[in-house]
This record gives sequence, structure tokens and C-alpha cells, in this order.
Amino acid sequence: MTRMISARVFSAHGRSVWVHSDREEPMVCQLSGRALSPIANDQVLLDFSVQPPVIREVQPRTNVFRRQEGSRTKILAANIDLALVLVSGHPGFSPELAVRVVASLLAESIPFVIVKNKWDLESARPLTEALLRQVQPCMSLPAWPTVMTSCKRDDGLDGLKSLLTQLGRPGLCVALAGQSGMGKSSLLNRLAPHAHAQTQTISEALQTGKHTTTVSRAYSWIQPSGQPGFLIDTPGFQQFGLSHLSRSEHALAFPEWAHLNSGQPCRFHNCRHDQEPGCSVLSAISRAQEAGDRELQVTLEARRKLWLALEAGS
Ligand SMILES: Nc1nc2c(ncn2[C@@H]2O[C@H](COP(=O)(O)OP(=O)(O)OP(=O)(O)O)[C@@H](O)[C@H]2O)c(=O)[nH]1
Ligand SMILES: [Mg+2]
Ligand SMILES: [Zn+2]
Repeated sequence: MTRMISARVFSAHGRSVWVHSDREEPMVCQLSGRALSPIANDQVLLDFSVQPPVIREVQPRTNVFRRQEGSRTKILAANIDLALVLVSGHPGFSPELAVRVVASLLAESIPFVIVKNKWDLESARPLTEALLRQVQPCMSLPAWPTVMTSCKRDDGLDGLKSLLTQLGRPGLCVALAGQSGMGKSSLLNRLAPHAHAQTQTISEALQTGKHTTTVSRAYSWIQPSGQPGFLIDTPGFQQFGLSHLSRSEHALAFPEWAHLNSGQPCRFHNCRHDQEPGCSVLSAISRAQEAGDRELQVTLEARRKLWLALEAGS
């Protein structure tokens, strides 16, 4: 007789998948068909009538954290309730990669908080803030939420923990996302010390991370609220393709474009905010320049460049 149980994927390594269920110890399973490709934090149906058990079905996902690499889709995690997007000034993070991550999360309606990690490194703070200005909506629109953390200080996670306490509920799934070397696995180890995730010093010569985490992995943990939940560590990336998203989905990361358009719309409804005449974004940049508002001018121009990079189709 077939015996099916529902289980959660902790990590997938090709055809071997680590799963965990309420009733069984963590175990390695096989996949029943070539069409199945479960990813960390997927819910699956396990067939226990064979040994080792076989995954028969991946249950519908509420959302996915994904990026595109050429024609290949890379799904990093599924069923996320909250994403923590780590940035840092050491090494200086890429605003373009951060904007791309933000767009991908907004397109999937995944709530997120930007985590300014390595806050103990005082000399790196100004760079973190300067780079973040390019990621945040401008024109007085609400900023994406942020929190400061330090994995090196005893009190370094207090702000994040109180935020997580407010958001706490049974089974909350929190994913750690961001470029290599930002400290995702270090933060995981601080929040869930039993995880023992591998971490590695950054390359000082290249000012980059070393791509230490190579596969996404979910961990069970007790949230600061005292409730059980899941933390998902994901590998850092050097590219974050968004060719699967539409222009209006890219625009979610640039809410000021819609704001400017609602005042004096661009002359062309499909304006790319590149060189078109009568463009509301280019006009706003000129107005900022005329008013001597250098900070707004520079921020708008930097944001417009990031937008054009996303629109370039990669
Ligand atoms: N000073 C300081 N260093 C930190 C902090 N968090 C992480 N680091 C260091 O940053 C380096 C990279 O940390 P990891 O946790 O491996 O980074 P990661 O984001 O998981 O990187 P990938 O797995 O390559 O994507 C390590 O040397 C950590 O010790 C922090 O809050 N302060
Ligand atoms: Mg890591
Ligand atoms: Zn325009």
C-alpha cells in the first residue's frame, strides 16, 4: 500500500534531496521523475512504500526567489514569508545587484528587509549608506525597510531580533539573500547556532566574497518570538538576471517613476526614460540641477542608470 507523507526540502543536490517531516528524522530521498526539481523549502509528497523513499510531487509554491542566467532559471528558494537582503560596505555591495534582488522580491510579493550587516566596521558605514541611496526610492517616497546588524558584537542582532519577534508566527520562513561575502551564513549561524554553516573571509585583493555557500539550504530554528520556524541560507551571486520579469515588474523597484508620471506624464506612454523628448524623469533631473539640489540630481541619475541596466534585457 502506498504511504505518502508531506515533508519539507532542506536541500537538493542533483537527484538526492534532503527532506524533513514532522514524523521522521531528516533523510535523503530520490526523485520519481525527471520533471521534478525541488528546491530548498519546497513542500513535497514522499512515497514511503519504497526504500529509500521517493519524492512523487512538489506541492504548489506560494512564491519563488529566482534569478535568470541566460536561458536558465535558477530558483534559490521557495515559499518565503520574509527575505533578509544583506548588504555591507566591506566589501562594498553592488547597488545594481541589490536593486535586482529587490525587483525580484517585489515581483513575487515577498516582504523583505534590507539588512545593513557588518555595522561594527565603522569605517564601512558611510559607503554602505552611500550605496544604499541608489537602492532606495527617492522623491520622498517611503524607503524600503532597513535594519543594522553585526554578527561580531554581542548586541549586534538586537534590532533584527525585535523585528523578527514582531513578525513571529509558527512556521515563519525567513530567507537570507545577497551577494557573496555580505555575511548571510554568519548571520544564520548567529541566529541558529546549531546550523554550523560554512563561512569564509572575503578576498581583500578582489574585495569580493568567495562564494562559500554553493547550495540553498533550509534550517529549522526557534524564532526570537519562541515559535518554531525556518531559516534559508542561499548562495551569493555575481549576476542576477531578470529577463523573466516584465518592464512593469522592473518598475516596482523604481516607484518614483510612477510618482513622476502621475504629475507630468512622459510624452510617450512606453517611454524608457533614456533619451526620449518630454520624459518626466529627465525633466526631474534637470529641475534638480537648476534648483542646485545636487544630492537629488545625482541620486536620480544613478537610479536612472540602474533602471536602464535592468531594461537592457539581462
Ligand atoms: N566585521 C564583520 N564581519 C562579518 C560580519 N558578518 C560576516 N562577516 C564576515 O564576512 C565574511 C563573509 O561572511 P559569510 O557569512 O561567509 O558571507 P556569505 O554572505 O554567506 O557569502 P557566500 O556564502 O559566499 O554567499 C566572513 O569573514 C565573516 O566573518 C559582521 O557583522 N561584521
Ligand atoms: Mg554563505
Ligand atoms: Zn520617461
